[in-house]
Amino acid sequence: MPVARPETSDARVIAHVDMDCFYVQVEQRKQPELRGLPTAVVQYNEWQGGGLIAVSYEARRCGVKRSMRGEEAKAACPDIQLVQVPVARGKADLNTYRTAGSEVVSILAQSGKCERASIDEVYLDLTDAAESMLADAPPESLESIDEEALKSHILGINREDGDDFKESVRDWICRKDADRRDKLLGCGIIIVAELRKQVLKETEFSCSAGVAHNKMLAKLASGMNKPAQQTVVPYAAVQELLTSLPIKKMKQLGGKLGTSLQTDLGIVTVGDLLQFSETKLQEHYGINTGTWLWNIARGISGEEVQGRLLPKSHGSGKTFPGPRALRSLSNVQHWLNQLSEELYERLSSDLEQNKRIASTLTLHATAFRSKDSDSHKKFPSKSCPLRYGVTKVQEDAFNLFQAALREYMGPFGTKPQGNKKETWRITGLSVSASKIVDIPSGTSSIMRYFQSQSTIPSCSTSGCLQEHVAVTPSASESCSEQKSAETEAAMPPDKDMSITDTSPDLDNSYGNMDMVPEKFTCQDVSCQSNEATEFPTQSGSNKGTQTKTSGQKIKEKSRGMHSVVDIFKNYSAAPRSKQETQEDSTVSLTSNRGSLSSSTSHSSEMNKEVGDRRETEWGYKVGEIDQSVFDELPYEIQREFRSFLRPNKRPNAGKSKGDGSASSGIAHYFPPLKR
Ligand code: TTP
Repeated sequence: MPVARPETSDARVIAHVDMDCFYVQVEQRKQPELRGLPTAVVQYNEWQGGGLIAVSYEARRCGVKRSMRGEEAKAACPDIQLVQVPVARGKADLNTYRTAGSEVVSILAQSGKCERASIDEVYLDLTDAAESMLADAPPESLESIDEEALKSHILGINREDGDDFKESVRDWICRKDADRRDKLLGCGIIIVAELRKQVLKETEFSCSAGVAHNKMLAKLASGMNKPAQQTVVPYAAVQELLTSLPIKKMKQLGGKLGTSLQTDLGIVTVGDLLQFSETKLQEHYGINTGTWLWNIARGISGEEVQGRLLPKSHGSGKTFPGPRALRSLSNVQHWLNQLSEELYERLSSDLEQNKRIASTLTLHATAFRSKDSDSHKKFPSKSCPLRYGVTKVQEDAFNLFQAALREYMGPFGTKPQGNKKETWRITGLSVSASKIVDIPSGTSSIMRYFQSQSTIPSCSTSGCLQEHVAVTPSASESCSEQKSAETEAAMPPDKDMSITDTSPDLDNSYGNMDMVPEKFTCQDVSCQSNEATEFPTQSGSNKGTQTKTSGQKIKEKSRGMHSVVDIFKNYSAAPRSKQETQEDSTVSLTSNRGSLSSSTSHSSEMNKEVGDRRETEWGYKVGEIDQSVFDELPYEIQREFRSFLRPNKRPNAGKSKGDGSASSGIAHYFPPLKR
């Protein structure tokens, strides 16, 4: 039966589903004897028992925290079971978790528009499903309402002393005099409870959920009652929720903008924002950010659930803490080769399974220098067009690293100063692939698609191009002697950005290590300061993708090192929708002041604002990097990015989360098993 769309966005039904202690659950599914026992997953790193990355709720009750190392956790909870993350290529291998996350997504995606927000989080737009239910089988007409739905925490619900919890939930869901928004939420409660049970049944994973009228509120709610519970934010409860919510707990306010609100305007809670007029906020933070702040103070957010089940980017990273810090180019190259290999494996399976191609390769690293006169200097991130072929990714990643290192060390590099030579140490490395596009539909094979491009010289050796983008590293390597042919075949013969480093004498100054090449193709990612500024992107453009840094000249040069996406750039069926592009955030770390928007409603205006400020800057689009990627990046980098990407996982508005003391519904589905 066709259903009329609600007129106001308040009538949307959005859910945020978040898996409980996800990696632990994945490990417990592998080893069921661990279920119900205090358990933690530790990083691949034996120092002090390894760093904890996921902690079960039983362990949390004993005081174990994610910030601890294995030994500390043992001290706090002697019975704790420590499981090491799977390892491949000398580093954590998160494939199992990624695949487990996909299992969940494929179940949830059947219910409505589904957006995979991270390795273990999903947004769902259940508006259509809720409306259908309201029209066809409204809650009050149901013979019974599922127990799981009746365990929902509905914010603002009025209960008399002695009221039965589930009865009051039933009453709320079935109220005949409820307004349409609440009625739709009531349906959402039932749908989400059903979905969570289905996820549990099919994957054995429990999850928690938030149900509200927009993404922002749903996300806030999902962390409020964990594990294995759901929390609902009716329209009437929004203001109360926000009034006491610490400002930094709000999505996208965990970073610089949140700090500025605290220090510059004395704002402590989101509710404090209400004292400021929209104009005042605009005066401080610009028109769009001001409006955005004004809106979020009132629980208004126009952010749509994106229909996106696949990650926006892939990444592979590793940290080298303390004595393990890398200090030679050959060591760095060794690790970049491993990381690139892993990255390429994922790019290959994305290509094979989803027919998607990434176009930008980015290198991030964290470092420090001996005799660091400028201790705050960040190791710059660099990116370049992504070339398919594992050796190419390895080569380009290493080139990017060397470019970044040269910039990091400054014009005098590691030249001896006085008697001592300045040296560097790398404490974290990561490579990521972003700007992922679909191979246009109707293209049965990528090879055929490439061949159909008239601007592309065909490969002289039949099958070479296929191998060039082939799914196995070996296949691409087998083509390596065809390098120039394949490069040209994959790239249109137009221009390319090339940075020439003119730093004097740098090559000779890298200790006794490899020479740093003078020239390579790369683009600078403006990531050199801590000024984490959040912007939506230039709509669909790479406006200003050229940055000059001192001592560097950018020149146009035909070097045949284009990315695959160049081939697609004129293709009208480019898969990234305008809306999606608009909603991305671009980080420009060279800006003076934080500015942010997640709402589509004013993104184009904001784009302009940002564009004006950043005419010649080159930022990379944070929105193109899937948040799950950050789980894999070195912690230093995670910290930097999480502050604005994934600000807070536990926005609990003063309520305690995660102590497991609350009734935990399906969390108790699995009783502890005897070991
Ligand atoms: P989270 O959803 O942040 O946490 P969680 O699922 O472990 O626990 P909660 O029930 O409180 O949501 O992270 C999902 C997984 O991502 C987590 O199980 C392990 C991994 N992860 C890291 O590897 N490093 C990190 O710093 C964080 C925050 C998570």
